[in-house]
Amino acid sequence: MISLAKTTFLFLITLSAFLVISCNSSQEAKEQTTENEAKINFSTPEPPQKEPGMAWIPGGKFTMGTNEADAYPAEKPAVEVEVSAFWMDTHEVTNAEFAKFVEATGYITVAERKPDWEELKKQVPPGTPKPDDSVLVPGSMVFSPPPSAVPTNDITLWWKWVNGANWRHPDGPESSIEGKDNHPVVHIAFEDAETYAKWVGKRLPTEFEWEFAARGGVNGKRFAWGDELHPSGQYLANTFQGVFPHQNEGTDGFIGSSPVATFAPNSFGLYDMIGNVWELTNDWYDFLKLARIAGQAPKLDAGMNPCYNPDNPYAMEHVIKGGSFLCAENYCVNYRPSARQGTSFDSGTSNVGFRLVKDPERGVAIRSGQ
Ligand SMILES: [Ca+2]
Ligand SMILES: [Ca+2]
Repeated sequence: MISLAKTTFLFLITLSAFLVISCNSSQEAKEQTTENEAKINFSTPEPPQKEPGMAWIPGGKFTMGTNEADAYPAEKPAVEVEVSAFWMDTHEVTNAEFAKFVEATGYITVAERKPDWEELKKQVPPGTPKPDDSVLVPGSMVFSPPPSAVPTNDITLWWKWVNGANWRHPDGPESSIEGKDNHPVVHIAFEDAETYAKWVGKRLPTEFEWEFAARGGVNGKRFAWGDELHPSGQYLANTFQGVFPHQNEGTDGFIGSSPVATFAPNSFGLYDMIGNVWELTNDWYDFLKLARIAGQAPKLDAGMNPCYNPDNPYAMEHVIKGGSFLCAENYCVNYRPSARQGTSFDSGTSNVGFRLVKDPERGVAIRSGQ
């Protein structure tokens, strides 16, 4: 699928490029149990010294990805992966937390800076003309739902490049985060998340770590909490009810982001691993990553570009996980631990945020198998 990228939208404005995406699914949620369903054997007990605001993720071998017939190709096949133990933020980084960082450092996010043509042109086909300077202004991508039903194969019908949109003004220059201190910060590019992480002494998770944590200690479940999207009619994550993109019914209580930790945590004590906002990981997005691990795709040699997305071949993307408040049953269906997408490294959107992890003190973490 074509992911959201600054270049995509800036060039749409000037070049009238036409995009079709394949992230369109009307598959019915399958009520099935997948492979290797079993409790995961954890590798490392929790240290006595706690980390405030973080949960202990005990590490171990687990089944990453899925073999479910209706899953997207990038989630397949299911493979066994091992992660070491780590600490993880119990919730997505909030506006209040990010504001403290900006206040202390004066940091200016990527969305607040004028786009640099010298960098942008590396992510578009060679020979692409420079957009007009009137287009190259600070901004970001904002979900802008159409008033009525539209075909779901063209993301430009609901994603708009908005000048002046950034973390302080998530829906555009007239909007604000007033009253949203406890909502996840959005319009965060990879550089923003990484700089914040260094400031707080943490790091972004790998996608393996993120999925291990989201699964909550059990292999082979379709959702983070089991095999049903709404067990006993309960809403366990902030997703999209209704018909995407125009009919957002908000039956779960929210049509946009929700305050972090509104919905129940998983068994590790982590909130909103599914839904609310997508979460950045440290890994480059390789469409074939799981297939490569399984030996079903060419291996990447040393020095080869680790980023491969056939639908966005010039962009360098990072993996995002967990889906967002825009994931609906008729579109995307990415509110599952195995779901993975790429997002351009120099772009944020109104539904992507992040949370961080931290390695245990030396001598406490023991890699499984050692
Ligand atoms: Ca919702
Ligand atoms: Ca999330």
